[in-house]
Amino acid sequence: MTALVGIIMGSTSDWETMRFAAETLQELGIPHEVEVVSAHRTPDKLFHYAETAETKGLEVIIAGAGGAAHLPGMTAAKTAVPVLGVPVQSKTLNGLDSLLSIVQMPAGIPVGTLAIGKAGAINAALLAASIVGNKHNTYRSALNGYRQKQTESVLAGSDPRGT
Ligand code: RP5
Repeated sequence: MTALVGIIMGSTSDWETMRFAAETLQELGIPHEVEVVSAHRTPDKLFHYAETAETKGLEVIIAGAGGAAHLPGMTAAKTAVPVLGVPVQSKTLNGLDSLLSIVQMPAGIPVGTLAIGKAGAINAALLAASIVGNKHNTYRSALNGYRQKQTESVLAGSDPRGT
């Protein structure tokens, strides 16, 4: 099935975080692809990826990067497909560097920026599901089901002391 969501990341070292986005999309049954594309180490590949994203059918791109995290912003600069940025938690500055690099875009080229780390990766996938759900009812229903299950599991375990 043609991928609707592209997950890209600056390095294989980002996979430990970005796998949560892939796993969440998997759970929702949303076709996606995963690839390492570095803004700094493989800039030509990044340009090609962004320039061909729309014609190959991608409706959302999730881009994760750490440190000088230019991948989401540069991707957004080269395509009108919505880009969701996930700041990867860096070792030196704990991801604050990644967050600021991704979130502080100049007016004109937006990147939807999520939280640092695992929560951001999961939420990027859920937001991507919301976006593709505007066009594909199946994925809207899958997302509603996911949320319903989450609500039920929180209600079932609402005594913090456990049972
Ligand atoms: C960024 O530099 C990547 O997104 C990664 O988070 C960070 C470190 O990359 P590696 O040195 O682990 O390859 O480009």
